[in-house]
Amino acid sequence: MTDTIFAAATAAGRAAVAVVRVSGPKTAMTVGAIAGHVPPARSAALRKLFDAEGRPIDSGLVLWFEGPASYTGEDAAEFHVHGGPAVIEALVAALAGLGLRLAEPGEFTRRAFENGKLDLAQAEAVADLIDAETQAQRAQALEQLGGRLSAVQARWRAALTEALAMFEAAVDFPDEEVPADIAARARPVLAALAEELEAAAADVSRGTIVREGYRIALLGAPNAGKSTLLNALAGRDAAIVTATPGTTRDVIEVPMVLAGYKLLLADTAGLRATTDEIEAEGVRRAHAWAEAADLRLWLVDGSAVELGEIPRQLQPGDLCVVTKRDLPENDAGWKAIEEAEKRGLPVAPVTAKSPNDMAWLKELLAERVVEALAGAEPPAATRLRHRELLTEAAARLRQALTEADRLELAAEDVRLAARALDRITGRIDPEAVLGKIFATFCIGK
Ligand SMILES: Nc1nc2c(ncn2[C@@H]2O[C@H](COP(=O)(O)OP(=O)(O)OP(=O)(O)O)[C@@H](O)[C@H]2O)c(=O)[nH]1
Ligand SMILES: [Mg+2]
Repeated sequence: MTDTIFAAATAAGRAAVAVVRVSGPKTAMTVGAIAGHVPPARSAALRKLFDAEGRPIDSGLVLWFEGPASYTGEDAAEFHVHGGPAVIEALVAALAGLGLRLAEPGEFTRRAFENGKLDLAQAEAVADLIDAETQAQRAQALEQLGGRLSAVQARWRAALTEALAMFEAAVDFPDEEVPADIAARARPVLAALAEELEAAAADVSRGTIVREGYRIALLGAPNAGKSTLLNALAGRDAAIVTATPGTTRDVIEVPMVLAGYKLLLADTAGLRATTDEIEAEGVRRAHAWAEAADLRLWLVDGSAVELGEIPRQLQPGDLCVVTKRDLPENDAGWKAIEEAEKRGLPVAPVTAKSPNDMAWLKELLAERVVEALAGAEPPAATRLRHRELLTEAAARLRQALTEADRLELAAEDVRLAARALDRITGRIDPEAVLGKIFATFCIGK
């Protein structure tokens, strides 16, 4: 039999209200023991709450949900009490005293999943919604929770079932006229589906960048003004600034929110050949970050004589930022503009001292982020787990298409593609995989 579990659903600490939730077969007994008797389902009742010895704990709202009409699909209840640590401690002690067990992270949602209240993609969306710090993250998670990925998955799955039925009919009636004809009819369906799955897999990166942050690397020669710019954009002294070239050695990542999107801004070590072991490691890290970034800002001190090293990772769409606009312009500034034109990079002359320049640069960055992430529709699939499964399903379909003469093999490939798709939303994953997904939740959800 399932345990009855409890946990504070609200964060620890002092608050006006805290919510403690309970789920499982002993819920009605628990509500009766603590709140006197079970109130009507799904309506708030103000009650005095008592422990097993009859001592008052607090007074608060009690909500009773009779399964399956609850979040978890089981009998469940919520106690809305005053949000002080001592109140919660006393309530939790009373619940434990009744033989209930403290929930593990994500266990309420896990039960909702087991009871068919939501599928795996929706359960992941619950975690994303709780973790959402930006409006873009919130909107994306809400779409997925509402079943966007689940609906697309169902459509793909239905197309596969149809194709599979054709193959199976062809395999079952090998002597009839049908086989060759049927395989020919299934082929364009599978080809179109493979293409759609590949497109969705490619689009996953948009979703993961929204979730994890759009990565912008600040690159350039020592003293170009990278750390100064990072501080000005972030609005705080995150990185050390000095007149000594080679000041920054580590990558300094600063999260920011721009146009509703999460950004990760990285200040890096100035690029130059060096025999200093620490600085050389810093330069290596700068290159690695530049490689993986979604956007690179190449900074050049416009008042310098020498242009310095040009980051080799620059690509079309990146930005050339000519810094120290407040100082007299010199050779490096002109050379940078020439180089940028050659590479098709827009040039932004700024000084970190000017709030107007910083506001303008932020607007430029916001445009880039929106252009990269907004799209006409939010991405359906948003996690690497989804991408792996979509890629696998597409590869199986591609394989099936090469097996047109051997229908049994083709049918098996289509079946494997279907299984990969099922795992996006489904319950056919081994315990270990499910455990890993739900372990990322907080306790009480
Ligand atoms: N006048 C002026 N000075 C600036 C500006 N930006 C940076 N500086 C100065 O340039 C020097 C180097 O600035 P940093 O921000 O440390 O340069 P960096 O690119 O991070 O240098 P490394 O960490 O050594 O690679 C400091 O003395 C800054 O005060 C600017 O817009 N105007
Ligand atoms: Mg620096």
